[in-house]
Amino acid sequence: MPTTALAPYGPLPSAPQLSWQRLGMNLFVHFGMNTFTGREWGEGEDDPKNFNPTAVDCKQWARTAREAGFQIGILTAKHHDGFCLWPTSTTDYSVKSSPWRDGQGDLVREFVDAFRAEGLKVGLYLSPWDRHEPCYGDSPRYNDLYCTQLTELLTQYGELHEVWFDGACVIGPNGQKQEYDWQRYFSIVKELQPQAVTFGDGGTDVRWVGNERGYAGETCWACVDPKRVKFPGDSGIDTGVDAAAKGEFKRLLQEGDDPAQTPDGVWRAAECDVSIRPGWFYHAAEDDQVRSVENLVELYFKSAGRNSLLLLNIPPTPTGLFHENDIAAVLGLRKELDRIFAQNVATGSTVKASAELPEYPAKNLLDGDLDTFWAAPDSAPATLEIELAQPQSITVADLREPVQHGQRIAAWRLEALNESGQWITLSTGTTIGHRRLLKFEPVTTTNIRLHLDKSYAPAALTSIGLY
Ligand code: FUL
Repeated sequence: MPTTALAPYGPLPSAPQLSWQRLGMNLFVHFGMNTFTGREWGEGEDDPKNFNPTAVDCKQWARTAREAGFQIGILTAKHHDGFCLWPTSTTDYSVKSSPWRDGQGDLVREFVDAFRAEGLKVGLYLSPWDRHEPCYGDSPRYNDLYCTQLTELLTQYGELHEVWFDGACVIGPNGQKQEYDWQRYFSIVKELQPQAVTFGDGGTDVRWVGNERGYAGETCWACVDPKRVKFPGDSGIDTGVDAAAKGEFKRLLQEGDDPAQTPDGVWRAAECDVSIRPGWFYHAAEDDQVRSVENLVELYFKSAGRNSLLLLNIPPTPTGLFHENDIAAVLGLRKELDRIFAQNVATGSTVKASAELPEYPAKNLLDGDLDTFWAAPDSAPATLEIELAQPQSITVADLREPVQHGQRIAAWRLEALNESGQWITLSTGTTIGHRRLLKFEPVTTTNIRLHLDKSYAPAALTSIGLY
């Protein structure tokens, strides 16, 4: 293990943020009143009697999640319609007023138990926007009710690793716009579940990536200026009708802020939420519109492979099961990722750096340990060269920065020596971050170079994978 610590650069992730980012692939589960009414945004007036899954089996969801390689499952404990999947004390609009398990059921309980039994982590989504609750819009009263709901979820269901909010905010029945008390919500999470990260559109621990199509920017900094994201949960709604300002805000969420120009930046990596189907909730009419394995692999490369995380939604059917088409798609994704990443051809080869600190030698790049890394002595451009024992055909590269010391690399180029003895460019880009995945035309080669042309502090890299 290295003896000297690499000097940190810019904002740093907290311990929960770092372990969250190492998860890689998260599962979202949208299930609730909408599942039975065929809607996406219920209005909060649907009879609780509608909620009646005949054979709900969270074990099937959890087993699928584990087999597909998800690390955490996040359930919609309450969506915008206000129907609660646990027997909350705050309202009758919940499972206890439904025929399901004679009103004795608790879906949040079944969910967390099933996921933990498969060795997975759990998170919960509690929508601030509530279209059922009569006091929504009476800001202090609703905030109290919301905080009670949050406290129930954070105290009755064991350890959570992500608490998911969204910024949707409207005028309540009293004609007043609800003012969410974000600071209060987030401090309740910090107090009751300190290991959990909070997701909110503008973000606190984790930021929304600015689209629901599942991709981060090719440039993707984990840094954002908290002054630009004006309040936690900010989705840029208050930028008004100004299209340029809205576009700039989306860009900010997708790409983050360059830490060299953001002295007061904070660490908020992006999460890419996207559904496996057109809707977030199950609709039988979409059974043949489940994303293909190829499309899911592409999403994975554009999210987990761009210093972000993939949060993929699978909506259970009204029976209470994942549909076979969705299961086939995510198991197909797993199979394909396992195939692509089966063998790092760089393992066992030699790697040389143009310069290195003795505590952080280049050989650390190939040891498979995320906590050891190579580091340059200064911020000058640096080059890493890998020489393979024999020619190999490669089409994917996997680069990782030790982001526990900050995100610092701002421009890079990947080259290979082809069979005609020429150096060809495989890929070029700006940021790397926790993980950068690159796909390029297959090339047969023995020598690969990574030029780190611009780094805001001595460059450091944890690993280079070639596949
Ligand atoms: C959005 C919601 O409006 C959608 O229904 C869905 O829950 C998505 C994940 O977040 O803000």
